[in-house]
Amino acid sequence: MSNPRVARLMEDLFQAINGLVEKHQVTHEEYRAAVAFVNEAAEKGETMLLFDAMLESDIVAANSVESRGTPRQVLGPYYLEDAPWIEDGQLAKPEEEGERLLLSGTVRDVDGSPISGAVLDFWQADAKGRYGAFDLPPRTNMNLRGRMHSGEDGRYALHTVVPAPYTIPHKGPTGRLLEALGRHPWRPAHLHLLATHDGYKPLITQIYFKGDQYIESDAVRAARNDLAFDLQDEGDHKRIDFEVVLEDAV
Ligand code: MBD
Ligand code: FE
Repeated sequence: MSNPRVARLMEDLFQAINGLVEKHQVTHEEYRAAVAFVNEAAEKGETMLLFDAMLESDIVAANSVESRGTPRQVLGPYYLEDAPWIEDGQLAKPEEEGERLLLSGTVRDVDGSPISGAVLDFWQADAKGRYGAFDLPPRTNMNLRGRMHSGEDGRYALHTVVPAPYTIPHKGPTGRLLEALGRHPWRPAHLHLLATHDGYKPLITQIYFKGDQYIESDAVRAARNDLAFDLQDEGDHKRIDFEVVLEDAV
């Protein structure tokens, strides 16, 4: 079955590649190296990492030009469906290492009305920069991943730990490419959030921390200052107020 959308996009993609090949007189050797590179990325399980690191932030930017909601961010390669539902907003187990963080706020529509019953799906690295299932085996490790609902008044409160900056795996092909581009493999510390509710556009975003040294040089070019928050000192824990604004579905 022919697919006009695919045909039109691929035509333009080939045209762009042809332009690049001519402009830079790409050699046959370089061509074969590129194919071998993609093949190696696939063999080492880095396809998602490679594409998300190189391209996803441009896709997100192109799709959020007129957004009135919370700024959108890349999903990244570490989201897992079916994270556990968490009780009382407790994302971090009592024995989880790291500084305690209370992330709370209200889910609202673009006119400011609270939205109750929104699903808030959080995932993050731990205080050593490790993601459950990817850096911490086994594949079913759901550490620091969890879902909750916003309350009657749209409010939510997440009890977790402050994540550390994250080095994306840099010993494989993605790391080699970053190095060739003169880019380091670090992402600023961040929490991921996917917020959904019937009648609203799904929101994929991330929360960063003010003063993080990697905000301006994020390896995946996603971090933005308007999503970087002060870790307010509350004695035995830190606190961030984070409003979640969902746009109406079209
Ligand atoms: C990450 O943790 C991440 O969030 C993204 C977007 C890419 C690589 C690693
Ligand atoms: Fe991440």
